[in-house]
Amino acid sequence: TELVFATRNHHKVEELNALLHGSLGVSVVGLNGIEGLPEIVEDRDSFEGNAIKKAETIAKVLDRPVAADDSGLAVNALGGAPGVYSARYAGENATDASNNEKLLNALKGIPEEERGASFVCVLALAVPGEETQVVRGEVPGRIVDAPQGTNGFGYDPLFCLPELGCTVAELTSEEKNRISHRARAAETLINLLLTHYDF
Ligand code: ITT
Repeated sequence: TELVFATRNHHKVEELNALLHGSLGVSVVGLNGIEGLPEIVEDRDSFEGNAIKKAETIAKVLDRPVAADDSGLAVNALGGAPGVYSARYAGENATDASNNEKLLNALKGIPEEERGASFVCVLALAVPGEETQVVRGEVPGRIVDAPQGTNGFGYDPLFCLPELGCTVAELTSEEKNRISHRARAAETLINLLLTHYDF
C-alpha cells in the first residue's frame, strides 16, 4: 500500500517512510512527483491547523487518504519561537543554515541551563468522508552554542539531547527514528491506521 504524504520536504518523507514501512509495510510518497497540485499557504497559527490544512487540501484534490506533517522547534527562552515559523525563521528564502545562524544569534549569551527547547511534530490524516485525525509528538532538548553533526536536517545540528549527550545531527537515521518527535507522533498514527483504517 501507498500513503500520500502532503509534504515537499524529502527528509520528512524518508523519515516517515522508514517509520511506516517498518511497522505497516506502507510506502510513503511525497508530493514532488505528483503534478497539478495547488499551492498550499501555511497561514494557520498552530501546527495542528497547518497540518490539517495540508492533509485535507491534498486529500480533496486526489480523493484518497493523505497524511501531512507540520513541525518545528519551540525555544523556551524565545517564548516558543520559531514555532510554526520554523521553516521560514530567517525569511522567505531561508535555508537550514540561515535559520540555524539566526537561532544561534538570538540565543547568544544565554546560559546552557536556560536554552531548553522542544521539537514538535503534528501529523494529520485526512480520509475522504471521515473526520480528520490529528496526533502530536514532542521531544525535549537544549540548544547548543555551535552546530554539531551533519546528519538529519533543519535544526538537528543545534538540538542537544541531554540524556544522550549529543545533537540529533550526530545520530544515525535509525537512532533518530527511535526517539524523535516525528517517531513519537508516527507511533500514534500507526495505531490509528491499524485500528481504524484498512492499512
Ligand atoms: P512541508 O510544509 O512541505 O511539509 P516544510 O519543511 O516547509 O515542508 P514545515 O512547514 O512543517 O515543513 O516546517 C518545519 C521546519 O521545522 C523544517 O523546515 C525544519 O526547519 C524544522 N524541523 C521539523 N522537523 C525537524 C527535524 O526532525 N529536525 C530538524 N528540524 C526540523
